[in-house]
Order: sequence, then C-alpha cells, then structure tokens
Amino acid sequence: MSESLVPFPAVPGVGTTLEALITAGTRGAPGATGEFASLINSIALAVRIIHNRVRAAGLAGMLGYTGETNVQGEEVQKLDVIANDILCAVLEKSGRCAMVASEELDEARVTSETGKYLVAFDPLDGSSNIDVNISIGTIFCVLRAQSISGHLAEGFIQPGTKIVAAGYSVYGSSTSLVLSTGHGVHGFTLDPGVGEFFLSHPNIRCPERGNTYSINEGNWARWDDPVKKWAAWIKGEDKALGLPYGHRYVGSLVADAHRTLLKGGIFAYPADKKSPGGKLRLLYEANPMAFLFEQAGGAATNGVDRILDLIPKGLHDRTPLVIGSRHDVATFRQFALRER
Ligand code: AFP
Repeated sequence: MSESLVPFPAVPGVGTTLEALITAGTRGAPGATGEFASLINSIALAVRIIHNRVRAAGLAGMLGYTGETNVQGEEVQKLDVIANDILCAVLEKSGRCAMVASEELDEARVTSETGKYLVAFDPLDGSSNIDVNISIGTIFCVLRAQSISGHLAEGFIQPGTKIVAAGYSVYGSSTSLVLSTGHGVHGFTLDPGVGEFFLSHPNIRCPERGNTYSINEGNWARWDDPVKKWAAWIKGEDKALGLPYGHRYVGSLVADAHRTLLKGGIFAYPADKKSPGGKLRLLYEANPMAFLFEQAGGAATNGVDRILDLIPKGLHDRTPLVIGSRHDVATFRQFALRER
C-alpha cells in the first residue's frame, strides 16, 4: 500500500518544526516507509536554499536576465535558472523523486530510477518582480509515479484530483511555506538564523467570504463581457451586498494567493484576448493552488469548472484561474454562466 500522511497533531507545540511534523505525520501511517516524509523534507530543503539565494541576489550579481527564453517564450531571469537547478539537484539527490516537470524545462526529466513520486514545480513564480524586490515564490505539487503506456512522463498528465501533496513558498518580508498533504493546510515560517521552518499557521481556513478582489485591471479591454460585468459589479457601491470590495494585485501568484488564502476574497486570472486559454499553467501553478484552496475550505475554478477535474493535455498547459473564498468564487461563476 502507498504511504500517506496522517493529520498533523491538532494543537502543535510552540517551536514545532516542519521536519518534525512531517516525520511524526508519516510515522504509523499504513504502508509508511518514510519516503514521502523524506521527499517533502527535500523540497523544504530546496526552498531554504532558494530563500538563501534570493536574499543574496542583489549582492551576488544574480539579478537580471540570462538572455535566453524558456519554453513559454518568456525571458529567463538568472534566479529562475538557479532556483530550477536547486530543485532538480536536491530532488535528484533525495532518490525519492522519479521525475520532475518544471516551468523552466521543455520536457519532464528523470531524477531517480527508484523514486515513487513525481514533482511538478514553478521554481520561481513572479519572476518579473525579482528585480524590483517584490515577493516571489516557489509552487509545487507531488503525484505518485506511474507509467502510462510505458511513459513515466505521462504520469504528470493526470487531473489534480491525483495530487498527494502541494505547497508554495513566499520569499517576502519573511519566508513562508504553505503545505497540504491532503489533511488540511498548514503554514510554516522560516527562522533564517536557525535554518528551520516552524509551524506558524496551523490549520489554515480560507474565510467563506472576503472583501478583496485581485485581478490585473490593466487587461480590462481584453476581457469578455461576463468578466467586465463581474469586475464592474464588485467595485460598485452596494452597502447591503458588502460592496465595493477593495482591490489588491501584486502580480506574483504566490503573493496574491497567499493573501487571498489567509484573508479571503478572490483572485482571478481569466482568459482574455491576449491569452485565450488563460495565462497561468495548469500543472504547476493552478493545480497546486487549487489543491491548497480546497483543502482550506476555499474553491478553485477556471471560471466555471473545478480546476482539479481538468485533464491536462501537456506539461505546460495554461488555464484561466479563479481561486478564493467559496462565496466569492461562486459569484464569479454566476456571472460567467449568465452569458453562456
Ligand atoms: P512572471 O513570472 O512572468 O512574473 O509571471 C507571473 C505570473 O505567472 C503569476 O505569478 C502572476 O499571477 C501572473 O503571472 C501575473 O501576470 P500579469 O503580469 O499579466 O498580471
């Protein structure tokens, strides 16, 4: 039987480390061999190393572009490449990860012949914010390794319902790691002096309804009518309905999602005339976020359909993404359905 985590202790003690909780969580789980715990701890190690490089980037000449473009046709920044190399190297050394898929890799890459898991990641999300010292992060999800028709890489081409763990880090005013292994969502904050993630936000719940909306308003002219009508509605004046909502938009998914997860409200990156299939990537941006929001009691759709039910066709598929409080995501859906 495959191992899985059991729920974290309900009232974790002060000074509880991520490593201790993950290890305690897998101990006694049916079929547990420690491999899952070891994989998650390796990802946390990679995040700590990336944190270290991000903090030193300005001093160490790591800011700027490499001059190359990635598979998405976007300019690759030096820290993107560094973060990708760190995750690949740490996961390879762990021996627990059979293959990785990354925003920075055209194809999935084999990392271990014996690994039981697949890891998909965006090594440094929000990279256009790197040079201006705005929060960026790492997003990842873990699937069980399985070869489909003899192709291990096809194992990534599964709906998000197959995810066994997902998380993201935010390199912001502090470095945090938000993680779910399918038993709720827990937030950890890095103590940089000690080099450990400590549990700081146990059992995160996304409020049923919020008062903030997050969308790139500069795309207004490119939106379809339902999105325009929703955006006009949410900033309209209606005291009885709790309107208008305030507007917040960082432009790093990790930062906008983190605020929305903790405080409630809605983040939307809908399809538009420039990106008819949406801008964000399904496997390593939308799916991990959808898994976390659902685990925290929130919701995640492409405007209408549940993100975790979408069947990817390729590693770098894009999707519209609407995540947040259940009430707010449902209201967006009503606008989207009205004009179908
Ligand atoms: P970059 O990595 O190019 O900065 O893109 C960030 C991102 O993928 C995601 O983190 C943001 O939510 C979204 O794109 C912002 O896109 P806009 O700049 O088009 O609003």
